[in-house]
Amino acid sequence: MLIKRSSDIEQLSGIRPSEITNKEIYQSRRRFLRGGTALALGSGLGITSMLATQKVSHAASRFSNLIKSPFNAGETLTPYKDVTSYNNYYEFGTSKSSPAVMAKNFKTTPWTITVRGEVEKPLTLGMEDILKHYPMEERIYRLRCVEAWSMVVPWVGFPLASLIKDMKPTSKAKYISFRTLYDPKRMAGQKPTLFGSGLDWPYREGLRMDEAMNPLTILAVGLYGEFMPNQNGAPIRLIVPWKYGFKSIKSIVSIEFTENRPNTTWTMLAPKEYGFYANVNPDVDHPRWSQSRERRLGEFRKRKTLLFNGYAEQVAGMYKDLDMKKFF
Ligand SMILES: Nc1nc2c(c(=O)[nH]1)N[C@H]1C(S)=C(S)[C@@H](COP(=O)(O)O)O[C@H]1N2
Ligand SMILES: [Mo]
Repeated sequence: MLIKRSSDIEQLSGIRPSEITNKEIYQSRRRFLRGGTALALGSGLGITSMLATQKVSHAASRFSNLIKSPFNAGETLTPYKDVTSYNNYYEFGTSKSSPAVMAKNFKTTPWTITVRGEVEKPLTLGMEDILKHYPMEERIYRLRCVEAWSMVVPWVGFPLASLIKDMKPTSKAKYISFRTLYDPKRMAGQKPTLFGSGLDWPYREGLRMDEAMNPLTILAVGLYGEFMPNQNGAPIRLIVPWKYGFKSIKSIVSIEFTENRPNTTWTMLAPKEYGFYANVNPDVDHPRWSQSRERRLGEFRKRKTLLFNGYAEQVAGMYKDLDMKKFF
């Protein structure tokens, strides 16, 4: 599965393929749109690191040849059962147990991601291509929800920085923003009245470019060695481990590079409670509860919340000039 009808190109670029005068660009894009091979993608986009090392077995729904990454929290993993049955995914209901049930039959093939905004060439990526082209790593990260619970998850994914480099953002690109699928027929929680979450759909998130390029930031396509379960954001989601969980947007269909800071779902809903940065910070409380401690799923005693969720060494430098109390 790759891409797509010419209407997609029209939608993305605002121009019809036939209107593109530069023949070379047109043809290389056509190759990419048609071909779906590593070569076509590489030649169309100037991607060099295209060795398809990842074998994907759909039958088994498991990844093989996963690169063991040095990014390892070195902590007891939260059991698979908890990771996949205690979820926040408001498109499938507002209770923790609801997404596992409500997203059970959510179909994630075919799946594409449109890339637009401040990039050299807007395009549409097929999920199959992403899986083939980017070597997948296992990353064991802590995930700290703004609601003061946390877990440790072995994600499968690849650095967002790799994809950004391949998309060639222009010098105007200062931020990157993401959108979840909007399809109320398939995501019952998006219907205005059913669950009444009050969120403005589609779910939107964004990062500053340096945050997006940080080696810790990944696009995740699985967990525990398996393809991403629907309730955890299949087929592809963001993971930003030093920020509150709501930044880690699920089921991404759109990536946009922008000059200005994008609107984000929780900040739009309650700007005094959920900031754009949302860096995990035990010293900045939520207006309605403390952020100094957290409940690790499966544990009884609360544990201390760490600045930047314990990733200060890798990320603190990005915020040395930022007033973290003001820009929470
Ligand atoms: N599209 C979308 N993404 C989302 C959410 C959501 O409701 N919709 N919830 C966020 C929140 S608050 C958290 S804590 C994490 C939870 O991820 P998990 O269910 O895989 O643990 O997903 C984040 N991503
Ligand atoms: Mo969360």
